[in-house]
Amino acid sequence: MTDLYSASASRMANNLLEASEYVKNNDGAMLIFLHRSVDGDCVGSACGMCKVLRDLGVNAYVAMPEHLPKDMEFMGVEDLLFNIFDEEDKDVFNFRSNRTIYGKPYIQALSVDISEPGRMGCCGEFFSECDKKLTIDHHASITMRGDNMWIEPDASSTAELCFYVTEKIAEQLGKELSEVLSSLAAQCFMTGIVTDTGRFTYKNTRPETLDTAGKLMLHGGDITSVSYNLFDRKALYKFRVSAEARMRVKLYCGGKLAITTVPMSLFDKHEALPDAVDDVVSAMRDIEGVEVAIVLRELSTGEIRANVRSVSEFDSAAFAANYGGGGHVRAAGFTVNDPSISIEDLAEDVIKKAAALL
Ligand SMILES: [Mn+2]
Repeated sequence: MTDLYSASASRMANNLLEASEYVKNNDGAMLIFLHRSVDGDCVGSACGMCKVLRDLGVNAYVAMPEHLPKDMEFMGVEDLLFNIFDEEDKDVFNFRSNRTIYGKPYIQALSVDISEPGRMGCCGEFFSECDKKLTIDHHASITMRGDNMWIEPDASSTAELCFYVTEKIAEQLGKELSEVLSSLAAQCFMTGIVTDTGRFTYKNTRPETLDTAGKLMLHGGDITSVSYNLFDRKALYKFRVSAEARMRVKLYCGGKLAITTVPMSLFDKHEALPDAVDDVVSAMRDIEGVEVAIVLRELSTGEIRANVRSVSEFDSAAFAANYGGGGHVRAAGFTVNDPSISIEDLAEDVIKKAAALL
């Protein structure tokens, strides 16, 4: 851990220990918030911190804005979740009407991998309204920073930061790390790190990241199971639709532009969910010579969803903005909601516009 992180991690550990005392002394509950379209890092960070805090006697829950994705069921975190999206549930109903969680008042909030309530889906309003909030995140934020927030845009993952906080919690309590970090928490943090580093291959992987993964491994984190469950294991429909989408790839501009279209009929044929082609666009970017990869897929709503990935020069976000979308320079997307435009028409237009830039 760098010195810079050491001071910030210590401060956040101290904040969390104070928050824990406050929750315990008032016989209340703490909710941990994450972003919508949940991923391995936000779920891993939230559940890992939740388990660490529960083991310290804090009544803590992860506030879920949506169902836990099937891919993540292997984590074994069901007991930690409070499904705020499930308005039919009587405990959620009680929470919404009187802000109690199983009879305990909700008095403390922690957000991980997100600082903006606007990106927390149905949970955002409950984060905003809490007087006592803490945040641990690695996304650059427009929110004002303060002692209650630790945001480190260069960190590989929020889970890596959560691990540092956990180390400091152990230190401040004068305990061994193993007394504070259970194997479940270690596996959760490992899930976050493996997800956000693309199994330790992205540029955000630093020596400290690998060092952290080593420590997590010693405490029960299992890289092989995380890697298999989140990267390799695939539903048959994904395997098949993804293969068909790859077969349909066409190259333009001397091989610099790769595009494929996935009509609804292909999803129907394999009884596939829309996530069936999630892995196709980055695979297309890896084709030798390709600068820009674009996947167009029809959704059951009649909309067409586009994913854009680029290798170097091409600005994916600026390109997506032509169609009202956005994102990052190397990864962006847009959605077209116009019944008069077919997926073939859109492909033709996209090819023309992209070709002009290549
Ligand atoms: Mn993250």
